[in-house]
Amino acid sequence: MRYLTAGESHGPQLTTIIEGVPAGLYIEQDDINYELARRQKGHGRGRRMQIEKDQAKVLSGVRHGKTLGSPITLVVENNDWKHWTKVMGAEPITEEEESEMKRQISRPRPGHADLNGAIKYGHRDMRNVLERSSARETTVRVAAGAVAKQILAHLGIKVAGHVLEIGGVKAADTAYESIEDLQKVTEQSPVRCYDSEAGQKMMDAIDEAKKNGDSIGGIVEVIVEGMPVGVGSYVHYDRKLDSKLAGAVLSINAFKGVEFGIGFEAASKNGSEVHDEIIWDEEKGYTRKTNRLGGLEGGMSTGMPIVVRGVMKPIPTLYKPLQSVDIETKEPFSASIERSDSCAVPAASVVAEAVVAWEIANAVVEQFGLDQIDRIKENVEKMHQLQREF
Ligand code: EPS
Repeated sequence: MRYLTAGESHGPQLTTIIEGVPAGLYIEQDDINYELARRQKGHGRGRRMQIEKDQAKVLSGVRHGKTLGSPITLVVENNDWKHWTKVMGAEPITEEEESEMKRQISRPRPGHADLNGAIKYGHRDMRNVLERSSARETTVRVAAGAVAKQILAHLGIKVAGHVLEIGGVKAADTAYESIEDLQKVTEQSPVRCYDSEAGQKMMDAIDEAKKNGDSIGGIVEVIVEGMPVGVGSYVHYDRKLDSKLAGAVLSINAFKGVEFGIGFEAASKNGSEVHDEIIWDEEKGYTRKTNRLGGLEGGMSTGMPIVVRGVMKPIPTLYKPLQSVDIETKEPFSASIERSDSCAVPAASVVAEAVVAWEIANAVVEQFGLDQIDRIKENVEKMHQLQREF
């Protein structure tokens, strides 16, 4: 499967075309809209989220609620577009009209794509960069992820994202009973955190950052349960499931690092404290006593839950000024920015869930794929059986 996204943050709409989704999969617009609404929530979001009410329109590839196997087109309209029709319109305008609007951006924000993107593409108006580099694009990645989640749900694979840390406040209690328990509790939390005490402290930290005109980042985690063994491969670098997942997580705006299981902690431990001992019983087949490697060995799923974490830096659009250089005058300046989120980590946990779901669904469809969802399901079930009987 593959998908492309298109659309600018303040343009008319965001679009994704998803190709390769197996036929016969039940998809409801409401399921996609549920995921879009989850992404819009979260303590620390700015005023833009009050303007938008993201809804996906399904424009192709689905008939009478079921996928046809043909490309699926999903569109999410930007409500804010009505304020930007002149600034963001596709039709040509004169230089006078452009300078009258006074919307050109010549002052790059440190930490954003503005300056490098402007130099690379030759844009003197950096709006041409920021409109596409904006995290608004993650809307349709979540829509594509919602389709992937439907595939996985059909195959008995569950995916849940949550927040582990914001602005240095760490969740202490992460001992959830089941993935459903994790989902239920985090869905009620304004910061999508299982530990409600830490969640309150995270909100306080967000409020404090906002008051100071600053922003804060954090760590999100995604868990995948119900994986068949051997998804991905050790035989070639570009077939390794962990490398695909790492790339997907790092492709989320503002993400700077990724780890699996105990992750970077492995550097200070002995091998005997890192590797998971193998056990077998009739009911579950081969499992591991622990899951320090986060469900992945040799670039393949082990059948244990996949545990992947990503770190998001604080959003670089700040009310608090940082020094930069005006590209027209080359003069230094320190200007404040009008509108931004002070923390988007809770929303990013929904995006992380979506991109992880996409990579897993893609790998599963590639490995067990026969163009029809029910035939894929049969093959996945055979693999579960094999891992018990092997
Ligand atoms: C973003 C800047 C803000 C955020 C936006 C991401 O938008 P605006 O420039 O319109 O105030 O609200 O996030 C979204 C619009 C969204 O849907 O998540 C940025 O520069 O990345």
